[in-house]
Amino acid sequence: MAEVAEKTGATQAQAETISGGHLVAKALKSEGIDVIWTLCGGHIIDIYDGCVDEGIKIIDVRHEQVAAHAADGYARMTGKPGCAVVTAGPGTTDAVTGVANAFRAESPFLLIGGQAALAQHRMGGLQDLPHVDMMKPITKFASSVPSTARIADFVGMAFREAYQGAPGPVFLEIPRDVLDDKVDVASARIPAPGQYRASTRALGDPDDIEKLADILVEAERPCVLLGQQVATCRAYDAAKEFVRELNIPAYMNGGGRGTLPPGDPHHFHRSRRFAFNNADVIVIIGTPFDFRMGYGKRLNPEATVVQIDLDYKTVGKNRDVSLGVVGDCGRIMQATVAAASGRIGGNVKNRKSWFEALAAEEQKGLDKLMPDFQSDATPINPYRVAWELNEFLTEDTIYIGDGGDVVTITAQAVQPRSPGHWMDPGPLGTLGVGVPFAMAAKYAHPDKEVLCYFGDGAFTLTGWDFETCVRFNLPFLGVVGNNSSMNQIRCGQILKYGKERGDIGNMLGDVPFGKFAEILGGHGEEVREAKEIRPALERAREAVASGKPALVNIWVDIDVWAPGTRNQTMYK
Ligand SMILES: Cc1ncc(C[n+]2csc(CCOP(=O)(O)OP(=O)(O)O)c2C)c(N)n1
Ligand SMILES: [Mg+2]
Repeated sequence: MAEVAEKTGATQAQAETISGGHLVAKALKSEGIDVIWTLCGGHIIDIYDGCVDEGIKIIDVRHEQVAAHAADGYARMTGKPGCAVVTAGPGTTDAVTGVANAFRAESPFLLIGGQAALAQHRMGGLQDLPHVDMMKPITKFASSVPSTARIADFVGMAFREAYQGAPGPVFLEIPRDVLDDKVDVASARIPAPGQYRASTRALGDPDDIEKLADILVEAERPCVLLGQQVATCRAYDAAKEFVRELNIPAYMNGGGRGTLPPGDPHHFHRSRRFAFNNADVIVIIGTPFDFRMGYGKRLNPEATVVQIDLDYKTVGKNRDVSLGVVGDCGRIMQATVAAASGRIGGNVKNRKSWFEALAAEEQKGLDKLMPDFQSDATPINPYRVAWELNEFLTEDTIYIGDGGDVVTITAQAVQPRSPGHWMDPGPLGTLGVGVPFAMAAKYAHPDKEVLCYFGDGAFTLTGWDFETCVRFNLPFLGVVGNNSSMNQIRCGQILKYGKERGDIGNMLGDVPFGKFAEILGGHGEEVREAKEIRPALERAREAVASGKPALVNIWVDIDVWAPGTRNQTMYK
């Protein structure tokens, strides 16, 4: 408070009061948050003033959707909750997509929205809307804050709620007079770091851990899928120990990608369907039986299926399971290894032929894709781009995908080299996460390279915030697979309505995104030949290392699609 008194020249008596915006900032600091993602508005400016005093960085973006996605990305990258601050009315509605995306992806962040003054409640104030009602179905907790003295208390409450079960976004609306008012410091509850919420690392039922150990010790052909919650729970080391000690082939999806690097004897990728069809034990960790899993229908009906999840609502949803365990997957995997130790015998060690069968399937999958991966065709085959991107990754490259079919294609090729080095929107499939995720990743890990691969349609949804990356010195390497169309949708239209009517409502202009990057103060490249991809990526890497965000615009063939798109499996 001494600094506040000094700054404002206030008397000692006044120095004992604190405004709502400063209470917000103190509560964010208690949570360890060091940045807010925001777009300004008169309803929220006192929060900025508080952040200045608490040393919290303010990154102001050009669209509130970007602020919300960046807060989501920051949470995924740091393991701390993110925070976005937006103004009332359109500021809050603009952020809805970012909240919804984080809700489906189980990513914890706090959105703070402004609101017209309580004194004018329901009088038709500027930008007044029923924000809380709008946010309820897409958050774990949404509330208006009733008084200045309780602002920090509500922020703490919101963070507790964000971590209930599987984490997710939370929303607080603070009316303008509540935010701007000053109260006695003594009358406000300001939660202290580490003292207002408990660890959520629940272990599950110890009897179930024993059962899981029994199942895995006995299994002949087990496999495990390491999903997003391996990242959420920061369970990378526990997962490695689990698959190594219990000798289980591992597949990864979402943020679980990179837990084991390619080349690791337990890392498998292209043989997943074969494994799910032929395994006798399938362990699904931290990912729901949603469309990405064929709603659980694509698993060997004879297999023993074990599901581990932070959320009781996810376990057993859409298909029966042989054993369900609710809790933190890191703790559960550690406990299972401990429960199995001393009993690891014949079955665990004798899985050579199972591993060989999977390795043969991996090779078959790769052989089938290799001609496309190595295609020299012009226009460039998007499979070639996918291959080049994978070859280009280092152990320190955080990879982000944001687009339609060109990004779907990369799922066959791109394998992050390290844990926590992958981000995709998650099951909401939101286009436009790329620039905000890249921005947040670079902020969280300034020493790492951040590479984002975009579809041209996806890039333009939030692409203006490339400028924010220039302005805040957050250089990342963007690559656009440019087919001048919303091509994933175009494929389905052609299949359904024929070639003549297929190109309706999905064709875009030919935009040289490299030039766009240059206009905004970045580095740009235009690539039309396959052999030019690598040199352009190298030049972009150098530009990024010198502090300039870069965009490599690669013109790709509009008539090449991923098999999943051609079969429209995402809708099934
Ligand atoms: C915000 C949002 N709007 C629309 C869609 C539906 N959609 C899915 S893929 C796609 C096409 C995206 O085009 P682009 O990013 O250029 O990738 P391409 O399919 O052309 O490779 C669209 C519009 C979506 N997923 N998200
Ligand atoms: Mg496109």
